[in-house]
Amino acid sequence: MNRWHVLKRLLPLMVGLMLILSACGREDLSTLNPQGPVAQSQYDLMKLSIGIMALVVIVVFAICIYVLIRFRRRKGDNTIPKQVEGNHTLEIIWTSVPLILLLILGVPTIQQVFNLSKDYSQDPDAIQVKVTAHQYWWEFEYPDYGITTAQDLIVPTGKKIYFQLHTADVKHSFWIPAIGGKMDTNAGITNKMYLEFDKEGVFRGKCAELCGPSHAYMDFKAKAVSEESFNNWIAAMHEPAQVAADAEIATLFTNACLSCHAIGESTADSARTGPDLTGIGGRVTVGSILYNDEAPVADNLVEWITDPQKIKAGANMPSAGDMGLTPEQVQGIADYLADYKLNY
Ligand code: HEC
Ligand SMILES: [Cu+2]
Repeated sequence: MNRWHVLKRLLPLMVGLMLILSACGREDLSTLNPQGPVAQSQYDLMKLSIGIMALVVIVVFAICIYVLIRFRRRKGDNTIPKQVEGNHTLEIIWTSVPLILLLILGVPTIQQVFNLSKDYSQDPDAIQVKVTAHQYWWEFEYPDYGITTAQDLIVPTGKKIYFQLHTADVKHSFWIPAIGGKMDTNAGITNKMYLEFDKEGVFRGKCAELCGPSHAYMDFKAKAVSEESFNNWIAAMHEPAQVAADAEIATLFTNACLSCHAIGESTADSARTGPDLTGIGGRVTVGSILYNDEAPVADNLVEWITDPQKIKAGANMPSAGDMGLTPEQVQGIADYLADYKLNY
C-alpha cells in the first residue's frame, strides 16, 4: 500500500476525531453556540456571511462545471465559437449581483459594528468593570462599588456590562466565547466593549493572545447571577475580611501572603501584585485551572500553594519551599482559605 492509500483511509477517521474533539471541554467555549445577545448577533453575522459565500461558491461552480461540459471542444469541430465580448446584459448582471450581495452583507455588518461599540460608560443602569490582565490571571475592579476581585467575574443578568480593558504587562486578549468578544488589552490604551448575560450560569473566559508559557491556562470564569445575588455579593465583598481562627496561621498568612494578595478591603498597592483572595474558597477554580468540583478546594489550594510553577509555568508566585513554609503550614493556610466563602 502506498502512502496516499494509508492517508486516504485515515482521512475519515481524522475528520471524525476532529468533530468529536472539537466538542470537548467543560463550559461551552464555542462561538457557534451563543449564550448571550452579543454573541448571538455576532453569530448571526457569521451565518449571513457564510451563507452568502456558500451561495456564490455553489452558483459559480455550478455554472463553471456546466459550461465546461456543455461547451467543450468536440472531436473534429474546428470552428471558433461565437464571440460575446462586450455583452451588455452579462456585464450588468455580473456587476449588479455582487453589488447587491455586498449591500446585503454590508448593511447589517456596519449596523452591528456601531451597535457593539456603543459607549455605556455613563449609563447609570450599566455595570462598569475595569479589567486588568496580568501574566497569567485576570483582575476585575468595580469602580462604582469600590471592590476588586480576580478570576471569577461576577455579573448580574439582564444588564449591560461595560468593560474597560487594560494590561499590567504584555498584550492579552479578553474573550468569553459563548458571550461575545474578543478584545485585546494593550499597554497605554483603554479598549472598551460591552457584553450582556441573559441567563444565569458560569461561562468560561480565555486569554486569546499568546502572552507567555502559561498563556493556555490564563482562564477566567464569568459567573452570571440574578440581580439580588449580585447585590448580596457586593455586600459580602464589603464585609470585614475573615481571618484564620488559628492565630498562628493568621500571622503566617499575613506575613507570607498579604504582601502580594489582598483580602477584604485592603488598599495597599503591593497587595495587588497577586489576585484578590476575598472569598477564594467559593471560586469555581484555584489558579483558574484547578476545578473545585473535581477535587476539594482545600486539596487544590494545597497543590497550588505548594508549587504554583508546576501548575502554571512562569506564574509570578513563589513556591511554599521558597516562602519557607512546611507542609503542615501550607495545609493550615489552605484549610483556612477553603472555608473563606462569600454568601450570595
Ligand atoms: C510574590 C507575590 C506572591 C506571594 C508572596 C504569594 N502569592 Fe499567591 N499569587 C501570586 C500571583 C501573581 C498569583 C497569580 C498567578 C497566576 O495565576 O498566574 C497568585 C495566585 C494565588 C492563588 C490563586 C488565586 C485564584 O484566584 O485562583 C492563591 C490561592 C494564592 N496565590 C495563595 C497564596 C498564599 C496562600 C500565599 C502565601 C502562602 C501566597 N499566595 C503568596 C503572587 C503571590
Ligand atoms: Cu494572556
